Amino acid sequence: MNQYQVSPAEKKFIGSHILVAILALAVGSLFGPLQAFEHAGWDFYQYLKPFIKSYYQGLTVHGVLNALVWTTFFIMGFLTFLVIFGLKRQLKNPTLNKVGFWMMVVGVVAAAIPILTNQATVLFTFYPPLKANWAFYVGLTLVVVGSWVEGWGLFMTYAAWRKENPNERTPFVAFASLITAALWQICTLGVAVEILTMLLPLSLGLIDGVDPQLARTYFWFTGHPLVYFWLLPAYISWYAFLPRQASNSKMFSDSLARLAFWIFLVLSTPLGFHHQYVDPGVPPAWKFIHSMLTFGVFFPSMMTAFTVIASLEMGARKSGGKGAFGWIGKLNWSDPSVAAQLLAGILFFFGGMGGLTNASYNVNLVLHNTAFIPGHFHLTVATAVTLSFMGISYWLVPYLTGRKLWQPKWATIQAWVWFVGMIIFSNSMHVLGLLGAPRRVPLGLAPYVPAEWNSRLFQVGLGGAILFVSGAIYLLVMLKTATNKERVESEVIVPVADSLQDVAQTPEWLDRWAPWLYGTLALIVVVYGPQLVDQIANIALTSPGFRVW
Ligand code: HAS
Ligand code: CU
Repeated sequence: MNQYQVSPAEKKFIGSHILVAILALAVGSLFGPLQAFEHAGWDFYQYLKPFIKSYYQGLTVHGVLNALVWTTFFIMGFLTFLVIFGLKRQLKNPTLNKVGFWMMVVGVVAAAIPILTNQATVLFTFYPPLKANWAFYVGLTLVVVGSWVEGWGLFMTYAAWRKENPNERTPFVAFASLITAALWQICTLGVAVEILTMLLPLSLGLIDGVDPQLARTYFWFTGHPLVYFWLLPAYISWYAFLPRQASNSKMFSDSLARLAFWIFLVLSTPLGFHHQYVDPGVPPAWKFIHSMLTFGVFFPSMMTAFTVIASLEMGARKSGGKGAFGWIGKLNWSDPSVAAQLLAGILFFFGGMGGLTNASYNVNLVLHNTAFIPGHFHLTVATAVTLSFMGISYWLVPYLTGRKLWQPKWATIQAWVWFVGMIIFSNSMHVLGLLGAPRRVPLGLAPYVPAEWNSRLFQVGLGGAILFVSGAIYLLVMLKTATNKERVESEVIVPVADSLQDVAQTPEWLDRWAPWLYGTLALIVVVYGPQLVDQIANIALTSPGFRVW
């Protein structure tokens, strides 16, 4: 099969993103198990005092590097690849993309310095009035603006392609990547305004106080769609790569897949108040509206589960799979990329159920700020997303470097170890939350731990240890692959699945941007506008910033 050849320079550029991502994961993942061990009463932080002053500093390193840096860099690299490969054309303005990338790198370094020197122990949500060193906020701003610039590079490439191909349907992988990049551009406005109008001036001493309520509203304007910015690249892979990898199958419905992405664009942003159900400054009516829209954004994920599983099943049955579930055994489980993504998808069912639970107002009042929430997001961002990205890297890194994947068997083991570790870790966190254990607290040191928490706290530590082993195997496989002397025999085939139906049959309205973009902006104005106006009109910059560490 003749595939479009991504140029060596572009491969290198994409690879630089993946390299930074994996370096961030390597450092950030050291601290996850440390927190889990702390919960189990094994306090390793005491030995790290010269480098890491507190549990909270470790938690900040973990959250920022894993949730923000690993994801954003991997995603920008992967989206860049998907746009180039999908549109079968070079970047329109590679310099622009490079500028964006380097802004992001400088931003990460700028934010890392205060974090590592204990000047920004504010966790990955950096809620004011906690006040970090200004370099932390400048760094975050550079990462966001750098990712915008890279996004502009991708849109310009699309515009050039569209001019050359006025009547063609946008190839799915590029189409879905562009929607993800557009979602990011829109939703990050919230955090940009929060940093530029409040946090940065506060940290520079230009203003004396902040309005924590308004700051949280800005933050969650970005914070919720952020989770779909993480998720959608994994979905692209589940829709467009996994069927071919797992059962030599096709994408069951190109139209349904495209519709799901449009719904994500429209519905991802206007529901941030589901993170603010307990905020006294948000009136109940708005919380209700945002909760209804949250139930709405559940649907494109259900559509995804349906389409992806139908695609997998179709192929598995063709190769002799039988029974309601028997076909699952026919999937290509020995391919590490497949195993990682299937296991990620299986755990995502439970992550999704937890999301629905969180979104239900009255239940949220019980769960909010408990260990249930980190239980939820370790199934979602730390498994559905992270384990899928690991799976993607098992073919993408050989593709980009021309070096063979080192010991595929170990890569498969890595995915299973993650799966097992995460079941133990996440299940115990969910149960702890139901028993009332708070999140963001070094429970190993807490004087109020009831006996019924103890076995679960031990399981948190055990799960953390197993995840640590899996993370270490992943890094070893990546390191050995990147330095592998054994080259791939010929160009690695990008395992992209065809669509079952002729893509030209996909309705044209699913390939038109304007109505969806206007709809997205209109819904945001209706559902956020009045509250933003009200909160800004009543702004009270009265909370002085402080350090609690
Ligand atoms: Fe969430 C809190 C609601 C999805 C991440 N979420 C968080 C936080 C994070 C996070 C990080 O309404 C904490 C933030 C903080 O620090 O405070 N979440 C939801 C809902 C969904 C959801 C309704 N969350 C995610 C995803 C995340 C993520 C995705 C990251 C990537 N979440 C909430 C709420 C809160 C919250 C409240 C606030 C809680 C509080 O009080 O603080 C939904 O989008 C979920 C839909 C998912 C599904 C599952 C579909 C299943 C699929 C699997 C297909 C299977 C395959 C495998 C392919 C409907 C698609 C097949 C395999 C075979 C072998 C056949
Ligand atoms: Cu959310």
